[in-house]
Amino acid sequence: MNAEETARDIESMKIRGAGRIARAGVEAMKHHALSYKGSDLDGFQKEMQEARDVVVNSRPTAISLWNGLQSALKGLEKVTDVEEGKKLVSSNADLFVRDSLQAMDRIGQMGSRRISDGDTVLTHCNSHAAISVIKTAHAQGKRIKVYATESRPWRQGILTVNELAKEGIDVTLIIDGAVRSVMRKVNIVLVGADTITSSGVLINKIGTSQIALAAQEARVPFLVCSETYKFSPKTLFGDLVHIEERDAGEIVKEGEIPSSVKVFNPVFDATPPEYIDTIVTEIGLIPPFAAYEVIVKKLGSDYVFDNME
Ligand code: RI2
Repeated sequence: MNAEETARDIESMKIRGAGRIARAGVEAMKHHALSYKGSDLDGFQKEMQEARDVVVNSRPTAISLWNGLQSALKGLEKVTDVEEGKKLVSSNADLFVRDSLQAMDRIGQMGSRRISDGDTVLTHCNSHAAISVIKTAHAQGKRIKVYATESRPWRQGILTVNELAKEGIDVTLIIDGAVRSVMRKVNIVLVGADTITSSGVLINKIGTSQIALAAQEARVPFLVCSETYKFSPKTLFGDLVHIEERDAGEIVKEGEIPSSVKVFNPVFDATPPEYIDTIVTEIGLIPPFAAYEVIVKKLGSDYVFDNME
C-alpha cells in the first residue's frame, strides 16, 4: 500500500499493534521508493521525507512507527542517485521487518523461561510480543491458563482470545473491571508496549497502569514484552510522549448521552518503572531503569541527537 493508504489504515486502527504499524509503515516507504518515477535525486529525497511525515503522524503515541520509518530512510541523505536510494530504502525496510519478526520470536523464547508449568497468566489488549511468550510457553508443553482483558473501547481482547484458543490454550475473557478480582489467581502479568521512555516509563494500552497497580498489591510479577524499537530516543532529549485521545464515538453511541456530557477517551496510559519487574526484549531481560542504556547502545547517541525533531 502507498503512504496515504497506510496512514489512513493506521489512523483508523484497521492496522493496529505497535509492531504491526511499524512494519506497515516501513513497507509503505519501500512501496513509495520503488514506485518513484523521476530521476531527480533531490525530488526523490523530498518525496520520501513527505511520505514519512504522512505515515508518522497517523498515530502519535507508539514510537515504534517513528523508529521504523527512521530506519527505513537511514542513510538516504548520503546516496548519489535515485537508483541507489531506491535500493537503500528497500533493503532497510526488508531488514526492519525481518529483524522485528525475529525479535518477537526471541522475546517468546526468553520470556517463556519466566513461565512455569501450571502458571496462570494475565494479559491486556492484543500484544503480539506478549502473545509470543504465551504461545512459546504453551509449545514447550507448559500447562498454562490465561486471563485476557476485553480492553475497552476497541475490545482487542477478543482478538487475543481467538488467537490463543486457536492454539488450544486455556483462555478466559474478562472485562477490564475484573482485573483486581482475578489477580489473586494470577502468577504473572504479561503486557506489550507502545513506547518505553528513557526513564523506563511504559506507555501502553489504557488500563495497563491499573493492572500494574493490582499486580503490585498482589505481589504478582508484572513483565513488559517489548522489542527495542519501542524504546524512545526522543524522550532522551526531553520530549514528552503524546497520549492519543480518540473520538467519543468509540465509547458511546449517537444520542446515548446528553450533548452536555463530555467524553474523555485517552487510548494509552503511563506505568512508572517501579511497577515493572522486567522488560523482555530481543537483547535480554532489561530492568526498566536501564532503558537509557538500551536507547543509546541500540540506536547510538549520534542517531538520537541527529534525529531530534
Ligand atoms: P505488539 C497496542 O496498541 C497495545 O497497546 C499493545 O500492547 C501494543 O500496541 C503493542 O502491541 P493499539 O495498536 O507490538 O492496539 O506487542 O492501540 O503487537
